[in-house]
Amino acid sequence: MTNSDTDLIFSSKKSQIKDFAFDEQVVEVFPDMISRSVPGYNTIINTIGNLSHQYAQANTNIYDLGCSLGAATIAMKKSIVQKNCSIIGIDNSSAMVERCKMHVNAFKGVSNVEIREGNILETEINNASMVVLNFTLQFIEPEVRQSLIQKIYDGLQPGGILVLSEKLEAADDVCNELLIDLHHDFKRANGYSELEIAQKRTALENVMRPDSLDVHLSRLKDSGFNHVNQWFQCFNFMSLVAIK
Ligand code: GEK
Repeated sequence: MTNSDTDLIFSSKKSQIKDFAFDEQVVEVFPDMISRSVPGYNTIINTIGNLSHQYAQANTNIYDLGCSLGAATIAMKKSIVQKNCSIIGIDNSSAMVERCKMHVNAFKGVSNVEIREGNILETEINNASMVVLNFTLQFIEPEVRQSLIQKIYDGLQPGGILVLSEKLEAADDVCNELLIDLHHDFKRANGYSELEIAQKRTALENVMRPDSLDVHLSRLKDSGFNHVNQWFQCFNFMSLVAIK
């Protein structure tokens, strides 16, 4: 059964497949799209909420970089009990930001929440106790990923936490193919057709460039993070924590 919130963007054959963009059409179906495409998405969002309950420090900032419709921001807004925290959600898609503001306002919390339209590469990170990059880094140009992670490390308070969730490219080609196949099985089981899977894959080819786990770990280490652990993986999707 489908309704107007169901992701049907790639369901009919397209003569030309444009690069994927977070535009109004995507915003309309985004919650359905991400939950049917990213294994463990709800678990990761709930865990971000739990981590914020533990790691948010009073009188600090909490950043959700590439916040989309604010799922992680809302999970943190509902969970943070520490006094005088400001949650700042940033996304460079105006369609996402407009809708995100409405979503976030619908939930109660003790923290101040600000949703901004902007480029996370140009955003200052300061006095932070928690930073979330939930499936956003993979859309950032590879050459500037190190400086973004460095900026996050520098902006965190001691004891502050970064949650980094990403699609992975396994270092071993055979294993990489296996994980891709398992992910496609997951999408089929969630109702996506072969045509939808193939056309979405083409649309993402130039805009989403996953790294290997080793690349993520050395980037975090090189930025100064000494406490890093992957806490989640399902097929080629993972989440890790890095604590300053
Ligand atoms: C969630 N975190 O639901 N500056 C700001 N935003 C950006 C930039 C940039 N340079 N590049 C991409 N984005 C969310 C899901 S989605 C992941 C994140 C996905 C934004 C982009 O507009 C989009 O909203 C988001 O990063 C990536 O927990 O759809 O697979």
